[in-house]
Amino acid sequence: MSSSLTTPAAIAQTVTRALADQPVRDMHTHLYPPSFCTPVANATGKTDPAGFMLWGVDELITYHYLIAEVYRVVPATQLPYEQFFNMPKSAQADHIWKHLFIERSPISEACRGVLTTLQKLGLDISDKSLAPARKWFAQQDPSQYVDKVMEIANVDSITMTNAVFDDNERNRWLADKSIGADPRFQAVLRIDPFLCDWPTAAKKMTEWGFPCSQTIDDKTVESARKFLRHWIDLQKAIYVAVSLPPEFRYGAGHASDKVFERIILPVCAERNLPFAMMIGCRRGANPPLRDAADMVGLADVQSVVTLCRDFPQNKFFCTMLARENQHELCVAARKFGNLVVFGCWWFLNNPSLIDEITRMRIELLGLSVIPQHSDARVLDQLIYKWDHSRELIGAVLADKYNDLARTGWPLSEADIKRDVKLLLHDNFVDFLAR
Ligand code: RAT
Ligand code: ZN
Repeated sequence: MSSSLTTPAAIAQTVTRALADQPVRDMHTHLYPPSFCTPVANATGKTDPAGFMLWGVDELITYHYLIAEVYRVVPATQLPYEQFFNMPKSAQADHIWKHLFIERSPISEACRGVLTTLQKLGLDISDKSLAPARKWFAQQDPSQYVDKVMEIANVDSITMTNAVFDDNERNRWLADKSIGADPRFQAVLRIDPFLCDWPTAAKKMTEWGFPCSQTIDDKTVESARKFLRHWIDLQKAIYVAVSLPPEFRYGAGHASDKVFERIILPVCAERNLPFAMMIGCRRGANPPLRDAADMVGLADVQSVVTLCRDFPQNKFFCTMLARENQHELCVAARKFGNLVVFGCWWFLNNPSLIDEITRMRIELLGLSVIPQHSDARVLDQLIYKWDHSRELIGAVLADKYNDLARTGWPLSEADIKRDVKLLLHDNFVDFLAR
């Protein structure tokens, strides 16, 4: 039997080591393997060259979180949004670097993330010049670079977000049947229009050979179910997901109730796939900002409670964007074993909020949560997102283990390793398999 850890220093050291050594299974990202970079013909027959795999210093600096931040200091009256987005990537990065890194200290979490990433890659930016980093990235082979980043971030599997209603993404899956075969990446079928815009979803599915009408009649149910099964199989999706606005309600008689009850949930149950809901994002508050345009709003936890209660055969992942929803969501998870709360999403992915939310979740739910996902859009971001989160999760765990040690409970290194494995890896994998 291994000896008990009793001192705060021994506990902190053991927790830090256990977290560093434990590979993460990252349950939600917007990352893609190199196979998604091949140019494919789009719906109009033109070749669409835009690859989906984003990586390197210019992509890191032009992350949409930083585009929002640079528009705080150089407003659109000085640099119109369209003009910015029409600039070459490197010029966009130069603009952000100048205003957010050189003319003021880069202390926001998104700025700091760029610097942690470059540092952990071993790149020297002490002269604040981007040229050496650009040169270094230009020499990397994309596929080998995926391995390198996964090794540094200690991530053993990357979960993608595969939006089937995005033509560019859909055409890639149709053009290359082996596009999803990279064993480092797993697919997730993302179907926002099913719940946010059924008329468009129905119209598109009809065009694609799955006839659906605007009303949810029996034929439409059959056809939409077929569509879901078809894409789950094609992508080998490990779960099905949506992002929903703050106004989303279940059980209030909206058309989306039927889509849930008759289409999505039966197919998920039949395939034993969890349904993930990310709730609280109001799209397009300032549309010209594109990916950076979205706002946060308070969501309705009761709708999630109703779903978990009325569909005990279904498994649900849920995360919410508003800080004010976090406590109620934790309490909801205490009531339902078929609900797993995950991640500190987007505007919550900041140290003070991760600390607060992780503490509360562990106090209310013990080790039965998935404390974080990266939401990385740029491959290299895995490095900083997981580095920063591991440190924050570690501080919370060390406090909790110290409280435990003070009760006289024997705590071993093996116990800590087991718990950390649950948090970073097995809670996700086991819920998928359950
Ligand atoms: O975090 C993000 O980058 C957002 O833009 C969204 O992609 C969000 O995470 C989502 O999955 O909808
Ligand atoms: Zn996301």
